[in-house]
Amino acid sequence: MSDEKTKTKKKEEPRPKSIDPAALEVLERADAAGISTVFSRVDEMKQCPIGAAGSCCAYCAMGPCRLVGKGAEEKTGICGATHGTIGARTWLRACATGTAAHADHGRDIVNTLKAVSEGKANSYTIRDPEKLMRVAGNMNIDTEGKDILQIAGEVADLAMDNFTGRAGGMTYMSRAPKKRQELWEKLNLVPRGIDREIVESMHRTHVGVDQDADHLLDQALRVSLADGWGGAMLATDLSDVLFGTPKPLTAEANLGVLKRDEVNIIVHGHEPTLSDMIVTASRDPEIVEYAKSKGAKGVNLAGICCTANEILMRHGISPAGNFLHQELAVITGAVEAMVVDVQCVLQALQPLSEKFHTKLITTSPKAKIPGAEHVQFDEEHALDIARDIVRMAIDNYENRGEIQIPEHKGNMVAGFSHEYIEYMLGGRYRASFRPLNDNIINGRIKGAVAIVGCNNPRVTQDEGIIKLVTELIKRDILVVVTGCAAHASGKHGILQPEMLEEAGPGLREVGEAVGIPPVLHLGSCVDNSRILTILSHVVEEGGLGDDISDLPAAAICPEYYCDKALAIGTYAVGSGAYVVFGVRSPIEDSEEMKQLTTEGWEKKVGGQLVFEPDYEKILEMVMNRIEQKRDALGINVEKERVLLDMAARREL
Ligand code: MSK
Repeated sequence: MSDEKTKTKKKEEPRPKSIDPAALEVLERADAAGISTVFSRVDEMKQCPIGAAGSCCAYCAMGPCRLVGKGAEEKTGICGATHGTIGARTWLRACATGTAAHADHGRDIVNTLKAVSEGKANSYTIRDPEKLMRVAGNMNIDTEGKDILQIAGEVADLAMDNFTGRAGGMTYMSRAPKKRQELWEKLNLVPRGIDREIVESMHRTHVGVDQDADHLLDQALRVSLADGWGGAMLATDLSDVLFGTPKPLTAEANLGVLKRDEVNIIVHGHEPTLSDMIVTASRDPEIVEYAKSKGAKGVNLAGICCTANEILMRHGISPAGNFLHQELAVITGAVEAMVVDVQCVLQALQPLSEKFHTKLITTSPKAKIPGAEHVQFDEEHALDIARDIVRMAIDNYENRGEIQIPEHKGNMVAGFSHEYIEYMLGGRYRASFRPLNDNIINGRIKGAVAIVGCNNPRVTQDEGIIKLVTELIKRDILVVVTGCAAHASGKHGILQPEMLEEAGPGLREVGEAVGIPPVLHLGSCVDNSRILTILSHVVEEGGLGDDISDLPAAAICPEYYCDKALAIGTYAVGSGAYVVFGVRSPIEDSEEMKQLTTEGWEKKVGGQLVFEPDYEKILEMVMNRIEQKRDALGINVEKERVLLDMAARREL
């Protein structure tokens, strides 16, 4: 950290906490009642400027070492670790943690598929056998003469080998463009197994092991690739097999989806295994009758974070909001049970729930919260456990006090899988990305941008996400969204075909002809792997270069907050993408790290990860990148605009 920065105490501008009127309404109530929320605690907790800028190493008991003050860039920790080493170690550990989270999610889905194949998890079935056959094909499994359960078992076994490394590498790396695969081979970045890469990352970051920032970052790329093309992709594909491949459906989003006269249950976290069963249980006529016997009109299920996305994409269950909405939902007083699994669950939910009547129920064998009720989930008794949980919520209905549910909610269309996009573009008999490629080549669509990731209370909730999505579509950029960025888009009503009216003329023309909205909801955080699959298909379709790094495309994570986001950003770069993160840079104080993750990665893998808190600048950077890529492809030629007649539209 420079002397300048330590001496000048920056005056913080007051900023709005959210641009979401529902959030602001509940926060007003919370403030009036003196209820602490993540929004109030973030003001009370000043960030440590040393850690925030990546100048602190706390990995051994000789420290923590702080590389600050005069000549900080030249200083080292007690062991001799430089700024670059410290920054790279921290980055690698974050990627390993993020990869572990997505991979463990994937492993649970694999275990469920295996249990189904053995007849041990009878609450589940194979809802998309066609996808199972496609996945088996991807895995080179011979399906001839085998029944569906045998194939499911073999797919599960091979998927599990991806974790252990026994498969001799990662099955899905072969989905990437040929040139990318060759680059990974050449740079020795091919993951050898998901678990192995996580273990090696932890080993390398122990004090006294890997001390070369560039070498540490190679491992960050490798472990993150094991996330995107491994744990996350397996989680997505096998969830589609078990729970159904998403197709477009309509829903609403925001706290306004809670119902005054029904038992409200919120599922929160990331995994679909229990939440899918809760959907079934909540629709069971016997359960609905039970709710009525307790004075409610029925059972209303809603979601928060990515568990919400999983059941939204496959069942049209309306989400109550994104990451920063979890406490706000409780403060409405209308939530009988908050059922949580893993990741992004605030511990503060527990003392908050005690102030209301909400039952906080933890369910994962991996995650408990002191004071919360624990109902342990296991896939062999899934539906029974789900029914018990729903009954607990119903029994709690009579304990409701005063409720205040904001009316705000947005309408949306969600449920776009890569299979559906391909079908939508090309039709059932010639599903293809050709129309998308052609319209990028002819310039009606300038490029594509993924807006992904979280909320972070250090920045105004949803502001960056909404601003960037709306500005990009005006510039003829097709936008895809996942995770909490998708929730933000749903809440603010921008996931609707009507948004074509706000889009640039080219994007609007294509959207109207093909029948797609300009912003596509692709699912949860693990479903960022769908983006990798789409990009690979687009490259394969031809005319836009021969690698992901050639495409006029980018990814933005405007409001990131966690390690998983960094792992996603890093695998996107490793796959050849240009990625911009908002909020702040965790490597601000290391020139070496900044160089390695931008120009360094650009040279090495054709992508980079840049931190930029200013949304206007992000927009400019991303548009510049897209124009550069279009120039490089030679497709940036001004063409005379021709009005389409009916025949031309049909052709399109
Ligand atoms: S839930 S990881 S806050 S997107 Fe996936 Fe949202 Fe980020 Fe959690």
